Amino acid sequence: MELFHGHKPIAVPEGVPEWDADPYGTDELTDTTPFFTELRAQGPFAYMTKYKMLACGRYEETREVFRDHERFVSSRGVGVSDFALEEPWRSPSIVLEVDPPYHNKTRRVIMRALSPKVVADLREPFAQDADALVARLLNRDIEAVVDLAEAFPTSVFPRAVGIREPDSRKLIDYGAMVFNAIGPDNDLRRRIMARAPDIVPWINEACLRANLTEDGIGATIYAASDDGQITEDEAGMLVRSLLSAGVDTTVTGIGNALWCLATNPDQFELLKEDPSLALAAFEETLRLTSPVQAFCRTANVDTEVSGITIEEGSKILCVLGAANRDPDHWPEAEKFDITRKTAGHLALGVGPHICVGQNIARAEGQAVLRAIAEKVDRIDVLGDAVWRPNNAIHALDRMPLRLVAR
Ligand code: OVM
Repeated sequence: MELFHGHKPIAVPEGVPEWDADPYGTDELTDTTPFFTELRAQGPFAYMTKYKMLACGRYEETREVFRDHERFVSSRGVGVSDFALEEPWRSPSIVLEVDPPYHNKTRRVIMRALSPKVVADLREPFAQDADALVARLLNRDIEAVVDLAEAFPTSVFPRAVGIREPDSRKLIDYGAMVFNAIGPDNDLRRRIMARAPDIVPWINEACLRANLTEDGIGATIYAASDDGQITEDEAGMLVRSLLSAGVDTTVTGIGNALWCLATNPDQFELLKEDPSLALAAFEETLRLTSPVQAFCRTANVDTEVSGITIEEGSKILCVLGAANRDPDHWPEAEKFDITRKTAGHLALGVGPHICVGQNIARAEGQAVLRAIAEKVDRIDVLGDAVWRPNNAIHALDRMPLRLVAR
């Protein structure tokens, strides 16, 4: 079969409109609102003519595709490329890019390493780091992406994992690679892939048991290989998953939360009045800004969703960002409201692959937002916030701010 962008070029299903928008175009990736609105208006699915694949952005269908791992598999890759037909750029993740039942085994190991007790014990160090960082940034002109959004996770997360010699830049760049890699072979992907020789060997080394401390999350994962739950090679692969999924995502969540608070001063006032709303503010940030904007699934059988026929081999771009702002599901969907009911948002996914790091991610976001709520009186925006195009992540590139002390 002749591949198209690394997958089977499917025919237009009956009743599905053809749409020539580019979900990986710079405008679509940075100024998301028009793209999301038009995507939902196409119907349950749109046929993306530029990629000969489907896309969905309504809440109901996006959720249905994500929940059904039997019809819509992850083992063929969660990007544009079909791993059944094209060699992936790295050995597939043994948790993200696999299906049950194998997925359940590897996921369980990570779940235990990130247990409620493990996360509870991280709260105090996270709070101390967040307090110290925010205190240091008060009353000066800062570049919030670098100085805060990147600074916090890259200081606390590698330590929690137990990386002996962390390199913040390499960790952030690897995240950018992993997430751009699930897009098509465009400029974004090519530019970051050109730096793979600089980044990938460092990451692979960092995952080795000898390069991890004996008391971190990484060591817990290796301990699961000592009692035979997984092999030592699998343990290394699961540590790689932590480094792939644990840095850019939380950096983005924290950066986006700052942007939401800076541009919604009424909501920041609410948070200041009641800093215990920090977690709710972080959750609403996830809903409104969907740091992981889209993942694909692949139809593994001929099937049907909402009366639309979907042929085997169809790639479906599930635009979580659009589903999280679907006005048919969310009242005042475009409003940042830290008191709203956010349950059911899809920013962390849904179904068997739902984010396994969600509790540690929330603990990080909560620590930072609580520190800000307690120490900051006003967030002054000093210049335009600029979004950074990435094939899967909706993150800021720059955000000049001043955190004025309380
Ligand atoms: C992994 C992985 C990579 C990127 C994202 C992710 C959101 C997981 O390597 O397992 O989950």
